Amino acid sequence: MSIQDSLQQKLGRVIAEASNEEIYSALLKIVQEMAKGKERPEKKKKLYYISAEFLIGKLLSNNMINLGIYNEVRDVLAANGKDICEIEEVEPEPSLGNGGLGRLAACFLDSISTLGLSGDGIGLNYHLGLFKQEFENELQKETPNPWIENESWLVKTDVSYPVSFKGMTLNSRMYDIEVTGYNNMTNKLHLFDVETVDEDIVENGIDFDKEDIEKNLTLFLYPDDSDEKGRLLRIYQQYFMVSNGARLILDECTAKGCSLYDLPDYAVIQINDTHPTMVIPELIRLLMERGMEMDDAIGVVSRTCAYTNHTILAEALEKWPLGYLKKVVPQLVPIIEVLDDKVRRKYADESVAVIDRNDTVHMAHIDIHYGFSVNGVAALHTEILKQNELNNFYKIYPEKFNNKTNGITFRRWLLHCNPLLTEMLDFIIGKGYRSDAKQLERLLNFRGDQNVLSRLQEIKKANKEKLCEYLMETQGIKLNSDSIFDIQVKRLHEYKRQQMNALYVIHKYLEIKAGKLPATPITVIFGAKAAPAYIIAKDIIHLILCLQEVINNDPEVSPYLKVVMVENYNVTKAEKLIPACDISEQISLASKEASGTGNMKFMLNGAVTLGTDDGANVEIHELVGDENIFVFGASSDEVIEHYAKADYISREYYEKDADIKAAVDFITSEKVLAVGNAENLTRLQNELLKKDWFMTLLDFKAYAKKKEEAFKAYENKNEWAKKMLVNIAKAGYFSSDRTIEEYNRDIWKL
Ligand code: B1N
Repeated sequence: MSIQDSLQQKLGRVIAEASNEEIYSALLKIVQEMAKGKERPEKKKKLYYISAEFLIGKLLSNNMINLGIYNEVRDVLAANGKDICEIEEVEPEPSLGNGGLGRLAACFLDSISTLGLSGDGIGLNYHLGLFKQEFENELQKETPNPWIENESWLVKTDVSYPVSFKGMTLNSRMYDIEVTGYNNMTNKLHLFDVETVDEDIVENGIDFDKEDIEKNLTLFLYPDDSDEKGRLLRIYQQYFMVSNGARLILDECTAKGCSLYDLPDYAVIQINDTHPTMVIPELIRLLMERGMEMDDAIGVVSRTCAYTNHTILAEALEKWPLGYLKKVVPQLVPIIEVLDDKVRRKYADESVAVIDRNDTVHMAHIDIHYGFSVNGVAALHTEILKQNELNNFYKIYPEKFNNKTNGITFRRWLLHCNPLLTEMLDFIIGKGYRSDAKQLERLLNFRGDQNVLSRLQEIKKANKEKLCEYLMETQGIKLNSDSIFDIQVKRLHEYKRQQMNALYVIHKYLEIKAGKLPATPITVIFGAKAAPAYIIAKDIIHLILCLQEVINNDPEVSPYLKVVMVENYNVTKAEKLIPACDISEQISLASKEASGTGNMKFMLNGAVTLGTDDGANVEIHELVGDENIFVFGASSDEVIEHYAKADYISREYYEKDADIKAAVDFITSEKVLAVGNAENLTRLQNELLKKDWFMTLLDFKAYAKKKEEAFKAYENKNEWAKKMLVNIAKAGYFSSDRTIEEYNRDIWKL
């Protein structure tokens, strides 16, 4: 049946008369039926990617692209007076992740299916995704972010397990989302839930009773863990996820004839950061329950589990007081004690213990001792793990350590979000790059082709215009599509240094005020959510919103400089912002950003990176060469040395440099205080002057200088278009297809 006919059949009337909502739900059903027909036959060995986050984003258009029906649907709709973009707007975004780590898991699922590998995701069915961000009085306000509707991508299964906590047993329910590969078969994302969750306990923004586990277990993605109740809830969530996952894995494997002693031949479990680490002791417990000796169980599990590390920030490396585990999952405590004991008998080094002298359990240490692989997410990150953070482990197990540089799915981050660029690429280099990303390099042959260079500029301009319209509609902000779009979108964190970009904005404002005008107007765009309990991050948002107010309303300055903080930055907004970007801000303090994946998305869409030699920026730099990237700032070695010597004093930089002083002083100037709060602004200023843990002032001058260079380079339109072209052409390496092929080759061996 044609798309037109099946749509009409589902709608029960002609398309032109149906509402966008009706069309959305008809398409959802059509896609689900098509996906179901593509389920893979069971293979002996299967990957289980277990993760507390899968930031999948909207699914309709991506599924249609992967099923090969997107263009037909778009055209049928258009012929009936309907705009596919408006249908897309109807779908709520499942924001089941915080940022890069969750989005990576979603890109990986796409690539696993696209490559035809047998691999499912295991996670939690949060009813409310990452909070919705609203701006009120130049401050972030958090509200609930529901995404599950009567008709959704979730398919209820008959899989259910009783999961026991201290003094309580909860019955789970598994829901599945089909993951459709590009021109290939489907795998599943299994999301576990409890039926007793009650959304009505949420009040007053995103507050709720953290102790009512039956009602709150899967209510929120990562509830605020700034207090003990929140941290205990997080342990409840983690154990619920892994206990369900472990049982599903054992059931599926035994159904295929696995004896459990040969589990590693049937299953490989990729542990996405330490959030699912309890799967290790839980599997050991379940195997023992099924009659296996403990030592055998430990051996089997250790050959089945592999661990990915995503950060070296100390505060993000999970450590749980043993007392917390005793309160929530006492059944795991004796097992974890044995795991610790075995390590202590073998290694005298206290720093590799599982349970330290303060009775704190180091989750990553369990993964490293009792998994067969440890990987970092970019070359520099893995080197830092080996040589610094995890050096004591590297000395014990050099063979376990390996690097897997992150990647992104080109289906979402090129074909879907940038149809104009996709069309041009299809036309000049053929469609092969869609599943063999390396073919993007063919574009290099067109470096001297004036038509291609002009077309790239036209596409960028068209994407900027579209973004302008969208920001006008959604936030009432008027932007100039002929200005330079300089964009920094990512979670708000001091190490990512949005505050450095804000200081630059101040610096530029002061220059313009003094009569030094930029050759081309500049639009600085931010998008970022701050964790609800992260005070300084919220102060940084406050500063940016105040600058937006001051600068955009200053008629002397706003023709040359505008600032926009996009509200509620999420995957959907990323898809609109990234194709419109000229300068991609990747300015983390060197050594702190494990990889970054936004950097790859921008590059693929023809933005030029302004960044530090950090995370995957290092690899971008190597690929595109010095001519096609703007790199500045202290190196990771220098930064690590500053920390080791504790010799960085921010005030010295403030005192010896007039530009730095003027920018920092401006934070609490009359102009800013007229629109903002003294408390927030003073606190932020003091943080920069008295602490500045992420060395903003250290790199500020180098940053400002490099940024001027980038703006100057932009003036030569043709040379800039060449930089765009090289960035696109070299982005093939960052396809998550490449990343997944490496995981499979080195770790999963499916
Ligand atoms: O993981 C991404 C990387 O590209 C980023 O550089 C890295 O910052 C990010 C605790 C995290 N690391 N750690 C987290 C997320 C949630 C949480 O509760 C830590 N996210 C990253 C993909 O590798």
